[in-house]
Amino acid sequence: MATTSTVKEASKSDSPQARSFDALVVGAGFSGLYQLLCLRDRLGLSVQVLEAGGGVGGTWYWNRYPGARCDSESHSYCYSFSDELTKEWEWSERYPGPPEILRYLNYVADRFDLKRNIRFNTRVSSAHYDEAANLWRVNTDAGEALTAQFLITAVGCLSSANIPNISGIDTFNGRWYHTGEWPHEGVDFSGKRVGLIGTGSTGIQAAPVIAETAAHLTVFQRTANYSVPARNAPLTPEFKRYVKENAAEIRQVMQSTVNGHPFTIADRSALETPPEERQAIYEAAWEIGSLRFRAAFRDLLTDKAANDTAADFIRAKIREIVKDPATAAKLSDFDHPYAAKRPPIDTDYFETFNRDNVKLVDVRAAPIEEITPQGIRTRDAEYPLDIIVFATGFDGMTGSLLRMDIRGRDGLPLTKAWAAGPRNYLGLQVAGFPNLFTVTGPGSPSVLCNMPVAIEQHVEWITDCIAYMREHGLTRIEPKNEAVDAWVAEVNVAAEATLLPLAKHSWYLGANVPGKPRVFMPYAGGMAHYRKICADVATKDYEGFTFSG
Ligand code: NA7
Repeated sequence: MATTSTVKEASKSDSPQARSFDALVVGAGFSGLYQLLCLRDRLGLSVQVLEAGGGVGGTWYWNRYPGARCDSESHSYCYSFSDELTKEWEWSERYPGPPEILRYLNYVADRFDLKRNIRFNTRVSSAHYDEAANLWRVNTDAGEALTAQFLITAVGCLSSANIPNISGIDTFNGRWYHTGEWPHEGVDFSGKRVGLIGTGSTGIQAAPVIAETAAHLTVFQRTANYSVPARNAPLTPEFKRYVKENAAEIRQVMQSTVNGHPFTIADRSALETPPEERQAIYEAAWEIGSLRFRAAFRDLLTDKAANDTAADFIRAKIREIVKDPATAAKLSDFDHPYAAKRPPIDTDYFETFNRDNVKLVDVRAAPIEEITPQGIRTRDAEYPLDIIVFATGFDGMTGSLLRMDIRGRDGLPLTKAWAAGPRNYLGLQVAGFPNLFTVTGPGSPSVLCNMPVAIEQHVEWITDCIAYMREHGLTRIEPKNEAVDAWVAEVNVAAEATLLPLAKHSWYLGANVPGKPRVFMPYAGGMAHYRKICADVATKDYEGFTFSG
């Protein structure tokens, strides 16, 4: 942690009754917890966290659907700011599921005594900037009014469920659920005919687990998706020891790579590697599983011909695994390059289609027309169902921010400022919205990166920035318009240098939400490069920002 400020006692408005704070933080997931810790314990600010959920966890508090599991490896999906914490915590499996992640985040919250400054079951209904007072006035759905100099959104990138507007949903006689708002008590599929809409990371994780207990599962696929085996397994004692003994080195790798994962991308070209050797490399990567598959060659995300070699390999694997050739053909009828959408990793996804109780329905060929009282009707047929599961993703990156009624100077709504897509500087600050910081906002690497790595960098940068302001007697920070223009251009240039924009239906582009502007939202220039840009800006006295006070 680069913050130079000393640890101070929390100030008097630390008490739960206080209504006025130095900083309000929205969200108590990975971002909000760490932001609270940094501002309260390192800078001595009075901080209140407002959290809609009944506990800590953010996305993991809500996403408890069957098969839910993080696709970052557990030893990298955690904080790295505290050596003691790293020593104390031990993960049990290669990829953590929601219960273990929630245990971890509760452990962190308790260990650093964070919960006393978090108000749970509290949703922000509006946040308006009052220029004369230089304060954010925040209202909650419980009717509370709070103020703070700084407003920090830690709302995650995938928190607002995208439930498609399919006519007839209200007439359905069965039950329906969105995976991102899963009932905490679980859903019993036994003896039920289940329809699963969506084959993103979520649908691909959920299908095999639902199929195990449901009487029948129909998977409604609009876009065929690549997937590579996750190869989840309990961690061995040797690996646990390796993680403890090499924590600093692992952290260094994560901070120096493009995606913040604990492995580097191989420095070899798929196209320049002879076919037999390339095939052997892919086979080995398939056996290892995980997002490491994407790191097998350096040009997979920049050269379409190189990417085709990975696509062909995965297509062949699907045809090898799935016994029915027609189903295999539908599952591998890709319309985008491999990893141009977030690449899922799975446990027996393709194998699931060999079960007698599972059917794949291609809703690109025959779209869903309506939900009837009995089930789902596509152009070609009606599928009787007892339960519909929407694994239809999120209004990603901007959804939670735009649903919060944030208004900046002169009452400018964020929805208006971003009507043509998100515009900000470094993904951190929006012109016209002074003292508002967006942790892992659009325009930052966020979802293209192992999230805790992106989160720690943002939280520490924001903390350092506020410390700088305090040290220099500055009360207001805001980006310059020309810095915003330049950064928006930079985000576009970075995306265009990759194959990512070729996935036309991707939520990275906002294409999954009708009416949402098509703008490539995450910064694709790599986490390590982005970290350097942010550090340079800070070193140059926050170049591109204006201060007052
Ligand atoms: P995604 O990746 O957005 O996937 C949503 C899926 O739902 C995808 O297959 C969509 O098809 C499908 N979808 C969405 N709307 C419809 C309608 N109306 N009809 C049929 N199918 C539909 O969300 P996930 O929850 O799987 O994953 C989100 C992220 O969480 C993931 O990237 C990881 O970072 C973790 P489409 O492809 O749009 O044709």
